[in-house]
Amino acid sequence: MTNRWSIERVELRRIAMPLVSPFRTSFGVETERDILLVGVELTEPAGSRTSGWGECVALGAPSYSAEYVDGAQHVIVHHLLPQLLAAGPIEAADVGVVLARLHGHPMAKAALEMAVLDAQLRAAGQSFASFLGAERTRIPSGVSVGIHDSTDDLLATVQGYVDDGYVRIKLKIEPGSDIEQVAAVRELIGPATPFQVDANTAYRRTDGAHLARLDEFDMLLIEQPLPEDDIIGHARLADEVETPICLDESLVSAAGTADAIELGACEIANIKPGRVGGYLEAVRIHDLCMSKRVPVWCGGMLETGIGRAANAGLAALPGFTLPGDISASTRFYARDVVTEPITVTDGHVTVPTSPGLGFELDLDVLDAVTTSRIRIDGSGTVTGL
Ligand code: SMG
Ligand code: MG
Repeated sequence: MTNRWSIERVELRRIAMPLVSPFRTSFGVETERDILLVGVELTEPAGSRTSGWGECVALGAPSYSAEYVDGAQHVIVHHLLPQLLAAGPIEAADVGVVLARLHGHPMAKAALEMAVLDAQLRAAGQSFASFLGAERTRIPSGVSVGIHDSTDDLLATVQGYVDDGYVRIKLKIEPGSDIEQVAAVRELIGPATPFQVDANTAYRRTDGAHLARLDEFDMLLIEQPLPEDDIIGHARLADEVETPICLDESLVSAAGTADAIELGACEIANIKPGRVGGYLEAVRIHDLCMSKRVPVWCGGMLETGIGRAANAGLAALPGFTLPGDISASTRFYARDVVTEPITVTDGHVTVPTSPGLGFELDLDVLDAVTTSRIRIDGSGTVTGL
């Protein structure tokens, strides 16, 4: 894996993926994903060629974090790629190092690193899981359930997922849609089913007593109750509430995660490769959390089969002791862009073993959902396709 590759060509492809049902969180409703895919073609000095794909998890609007898909595409074309092309031959581990001098944009950076990783592993004939040293061949699958207007509708949705075999339920909450809904879901699924909530920053420091009312429902964790920059607030909340506090939006690097853990703000970590600048930083956070005995799980950003395959490889690492948001492709999409969309059997997802990140594109579907394509060659020239 020490080969270094020259970037011959990059393709930026935007796809429109309608969701099978609207997904509502405390920061808004998603009905369709506008996703940026990054394809790379690489060559090495001896002449061999390889190619790979990455998926940028930025949403259409800067709602979950500051990044959004148009901005991600812009920063890739005008800033990240020029920097990467100027660096000469690279391997995946160099991408984050080369791009570190440019601030922010972790999701855009992660997509580039992911494409190079996929290409490089395909050339080596190695699966992502084996590259990472993962030992598990299947991982438990959790599902993320959006905010519903009616509790009856919510219970019908949750029952459907229980019937699908998901081993863990995560419910989105916000002020006004929390305690009663949690009580109703807990009653439906019974005491034994792992259950957690995600507030996507919807509460304030003064909500400690309110959130402590969740303690009686034996939740696995409360995910990101407070704004992303309020680390001290999360630490105080962790003292006020018995249910473990898990950070999502707040964790953007291994160094920041170490601080949050030391401050007592992060009792459990949601690891999302896009949010932290790539899969390699995600692995560093996993290693750190293992050494600190902080349980981790793999989050989701409504990825297609490209991102989900990679997430499944990552989640096979030993520190991922809690079920992740790696649900079946059909949870969000009627048709996926890969030939073997993720499925859930017995509540588990099989970790891909094929070379690369573990997917093959379904080119017919991909073309059908494509809304735009541009190509950038090794000298930085951009052409519309
Ligand atoms: O990918 O299964 C999935 C969705 C998981 O709830 C999920 N993601 O904050 O954890 C989170 C959200 C972020 C995206 S909401 C549009
Ligand atoms: Mg979250």
